[in-house]
Amino acid sequence: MAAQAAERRVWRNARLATLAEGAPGLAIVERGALAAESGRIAYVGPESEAPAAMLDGAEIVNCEGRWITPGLIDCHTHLVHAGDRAREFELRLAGASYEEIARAGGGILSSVKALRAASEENLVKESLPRLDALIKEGATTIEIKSGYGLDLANETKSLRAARKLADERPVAICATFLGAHALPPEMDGDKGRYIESVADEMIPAIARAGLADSVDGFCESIAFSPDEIARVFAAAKAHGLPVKLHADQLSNLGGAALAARFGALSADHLEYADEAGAAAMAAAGTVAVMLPGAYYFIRETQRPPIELFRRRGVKMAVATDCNPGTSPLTSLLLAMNLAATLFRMNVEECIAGVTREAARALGLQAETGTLEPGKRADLAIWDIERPAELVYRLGFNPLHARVWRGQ
Ligand code: DI6
Ligand code: FE
Repeated sequence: MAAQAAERRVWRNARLATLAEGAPGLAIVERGALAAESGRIAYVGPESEAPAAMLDGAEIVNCEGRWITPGLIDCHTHLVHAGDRAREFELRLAGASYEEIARAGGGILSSVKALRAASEENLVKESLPRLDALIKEGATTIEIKSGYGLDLANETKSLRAARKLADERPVAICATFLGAHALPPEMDGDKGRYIESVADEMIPAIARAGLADSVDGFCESIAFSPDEIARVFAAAKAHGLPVKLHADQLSNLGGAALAARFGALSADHLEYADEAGAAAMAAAGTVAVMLPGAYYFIRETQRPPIELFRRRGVKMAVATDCNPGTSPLTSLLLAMNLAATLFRMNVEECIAGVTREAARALGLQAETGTLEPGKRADLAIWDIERPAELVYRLGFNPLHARVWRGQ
């Protein structure tokens, strides 16, 4: 029966970068085959060793020697937002200061204003082109944060829009509540009162509605202090939600160690992280998420301590940080190139960073991020001769096909 045949698919004559957990490098299989059944990987390995029964009645795809990697994962985005900040970009190029930009209606609060004015339906519509750009490069799982609503109604609107994107496209979406992103204007500078509403009102309501998979915060002098973030994290934990943190991006407030203390899935940015922070992250298994798009766009000069993370055995992911203010980036391929050229991450680290380690940063390592039996059959098939090409080129997309849950 045709329907049954479609249930099982085999990709043969492929070169596989499996990224298998615990294996060295990209865990490559030359002359490989991969079988999917009911959306999960049933076999992955040398074609010559594939069980004959696997081919029986399956739909066979000849990959003609192309490379297959796990579907890409963007583990840090703010891609649900309204409007853009191109005008602010122009002003900055003309030499405007932060204050002048804020006075001209720019900055993060202009994105808050735009999001509050947008309907949920329009938010979805505006966000789809950004989502499609990621999908076109083989992304199969994408994390999306709120954080431009900054009150319960608008934060839930953002999270619902993020969830709805998964109905519009064949992609898995992880939604993250980032209420502690910025202080909304109506709070008149009262951070304590706002943090109280994030912890005592928003987190319980959002957890009850099942609208978020995790809780994030922005720990920085221009945002929230470690004590304020700790309050938010305690509430998240009390409601069974894992946490992650924008940490040590512009200065060192001990964000990496704070995240680790709460067993965070990830600490992100980390340009100013230090030895103590890296040690705490290693002990807690907190992933370091590298965001070279923001580093590049704001012309940061302090590089995150990659060598320190390597030495301490901290796992590193790479993501776009897609947001209108500091990283208007919708390409994981370019994010990898930036991580390599600006941060000196190697090819294997970059590719693992947008697959296996990105899955770990989302707590999804049992489900996706590698080509291993039992995991979701989320694949990217590439027209390349060697994996380094995925990192090496700028602005070229060699994706041949994307497979989501075996389809
Ligand atoms: N870190 C950043 O760089 C952005 N948010 C964050 O937590 C800035 C977001 C924006 O300017 O819209
Ligand atoms: Fe961010």
